[in-house]
Amino acid sequence: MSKLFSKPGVYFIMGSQNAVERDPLEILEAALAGGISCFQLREKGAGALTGQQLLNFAVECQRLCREYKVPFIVNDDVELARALDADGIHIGQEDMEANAARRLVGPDKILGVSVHSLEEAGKALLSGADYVGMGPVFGTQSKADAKSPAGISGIMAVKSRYPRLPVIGIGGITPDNAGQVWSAGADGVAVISAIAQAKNIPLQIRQFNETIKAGAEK
Ligand code: TZP
Ligand code: ICP
Ligand code: MG
Repeated sequence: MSKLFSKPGVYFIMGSQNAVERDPLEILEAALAGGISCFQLREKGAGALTGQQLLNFAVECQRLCREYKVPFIVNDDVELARALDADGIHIGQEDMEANAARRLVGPDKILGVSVHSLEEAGKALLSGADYVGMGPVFGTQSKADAKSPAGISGIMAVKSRYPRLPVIGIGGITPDNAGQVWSAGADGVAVISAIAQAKNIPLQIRQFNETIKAGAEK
């Protein structure tokens, strides 16, 4: 398991489409300065960048992540991840098979897989996933085709069956409910809007980190 991914903590996800009234690179830099432990570039939906524009934006995101020594993960796009030599890739159930992604990126890269059930988590683990993203835990506005909220029970089930598989909760997570997710056994919380839309991003991340620590000792 990658050293880079030993302390998932607050895992920030963003694409340029998640930036409202601010430059996405300004948002990312504030999040990095505020103490996120991982970043995923998820360029998706209406107005998503493509081609050379996507590549340029991704390079800038990666440069910032390197400056702050935070892993840079690419969502879905294995070719982009390989072209940039990104630290890892995150794929969903509708994307390529996890074991195919593992073969393409090699053994040293971080591989994350979105799962919605204990069965999918077991399959992801067998396919070489370093962690699973489980959600939506709560209601979310950030994913057009999100399934209905599953609460924290799925995280508890996965952690009790596979205690060493890192599980990241995702979907509608805020500083107010992150403690519940952590107490359920999650190793981290993945967040889009509560960070991208925060007025004071470093303060918001401090609040996430405080509620996570208050939630449970690990
Ligand atoms: N997968 C499940 S929920 C979600 C994704 C990508 C979106 C999470 O965004 P937010 O704004 O933190 O609810
Ligand atoms: N989990 C994570 C960590 N990232 C995602 N894009 C997702 C679930 C859908
Ligand atoms: Mg996907």
